[in-house]
Amino acid sequence: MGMKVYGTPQATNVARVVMILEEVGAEYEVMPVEFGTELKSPAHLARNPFGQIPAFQDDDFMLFESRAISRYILRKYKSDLLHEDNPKEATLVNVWLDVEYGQYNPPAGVIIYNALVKPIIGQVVDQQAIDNNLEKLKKVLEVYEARLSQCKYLAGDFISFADLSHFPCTYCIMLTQYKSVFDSYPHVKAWWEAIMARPSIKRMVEIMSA
Ligand code: GS8
Repeated sequence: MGMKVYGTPQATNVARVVMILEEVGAEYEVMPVEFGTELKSPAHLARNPFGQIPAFQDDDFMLFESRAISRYILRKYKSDLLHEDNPKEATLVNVWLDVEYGQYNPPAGVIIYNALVKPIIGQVVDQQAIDNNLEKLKKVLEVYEARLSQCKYLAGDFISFADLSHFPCTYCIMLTQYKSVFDSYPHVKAWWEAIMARPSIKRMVEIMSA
């Protein structure tokens, strides 16, 4: 039995896992889970006790949390995207993954939910929330701009999972009118272009737009 990812690849946290499966060239199956009742059903809660996507299965090994799942896949396939043979580099990868999770993802998530998801599901867009979170995101991007003027990628002069983990949310913001927020940060834009040039990321763009 191969690896299974539960959820739709259009959802950012599911996209992170699918991106890493594409990155390592693994065989995998996407198992759609409907938002609403199926997400909170006993069968899905057994896979992810928070009733969220993604969930993941590799034979009898079940996981949730997209970044932990991704790290498992990278370790299983002995990818060098975690730099685990070098304690300092591996720790810098973790620093910037924590930054992505704790600083970048929260404002990006609010912008994406309001600007991209709510119009699709017919909910009222909260413009104040978008504006407040654009300001928060700019503060984060100022730190990224300073960092990326010192090294090509976040953890150093090597691409890592910390960079790629930014793909799902950044790609979704780039689909909105707020993509211009990146225009003031030339090093961040160059970094984003380097991420977008990666073959696995090109495949992800196709998967997410299918
Ligand atoms: C977050 C999962 C999550 O929020 C992870 O896997 O990284 N920290 C977790 N999943 C969303 C969809 S993707 O944005 C989700 O399942 N939302 C539905 C809900 O919370 O009911």
